[in-house]
Amino acid sequence: MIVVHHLNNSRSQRVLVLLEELELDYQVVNYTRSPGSGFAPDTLRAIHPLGKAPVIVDGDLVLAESGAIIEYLIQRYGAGRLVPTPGTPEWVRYLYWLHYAEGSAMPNLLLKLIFDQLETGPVPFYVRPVVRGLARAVKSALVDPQLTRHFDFLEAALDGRPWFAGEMFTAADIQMSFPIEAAVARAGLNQTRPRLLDFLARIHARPAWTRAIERGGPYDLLA
Ligand SMILES: N[C@@H](CCC(=O)N[C@@H](CS)C(=O)NCC(=O)O)C(=O)O
Repeated sequence: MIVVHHLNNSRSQRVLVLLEELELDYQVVNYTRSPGSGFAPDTLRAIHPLGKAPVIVDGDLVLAESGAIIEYLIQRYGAGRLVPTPGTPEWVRYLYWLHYAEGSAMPNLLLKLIFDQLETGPVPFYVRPVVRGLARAVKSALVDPQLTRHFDFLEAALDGRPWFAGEMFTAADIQMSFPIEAAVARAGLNQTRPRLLDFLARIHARPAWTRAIERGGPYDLLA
């Protein structure tokens, strides 16, 4: 039995969605973020030293890192589902987006989160003007232009194709759902990128998405 160590409102939602899409049996162990910091509870470190979600346990295997988990589940249990035929252009796009989500999109979104918090969060009064000025400068010179470039790139990637790999819904779409949701929630992605919002609406409408929420508990990244 596959066990998913799942943190509320987190990347591990995607693993539940994938397991539901593949109609596999699994168990969920729920963890709740600390109300103040948003960090995972220390008990997750007993499962994996980094203490980040998702982690799966499958027999003797303990595996973290959402992209690795998705590749593992697809190769071990997918029976060819949710992945294009290897060697095709669709498969190359599938690989690209599967890795882009955590490799390129999320670091920029994390920078946005950190510098937004520096700009508006609690800072000792004697360093406040310097810290806030620095945060604003880094955002306008580096973070915001990068995000705009990525959003344009993503919007263009869905020009003429419904899903990131092409006509077929794949596990790369599941992996891409989280950075696009995070971009809407925290980085100002909006109706100016209608294909990305439509992508989210279509993936949220899939029965597997609903079942994943039923199994994992409330998921309200966009709230
Ligand atoms: N690249 C990793 C990132 C894992 C990660 O940062 N997970 C977040 C959830 S969105 C987490 O566990 N945060 C809680 C914490 O840092 O304590 C992956 O894709 O699995």
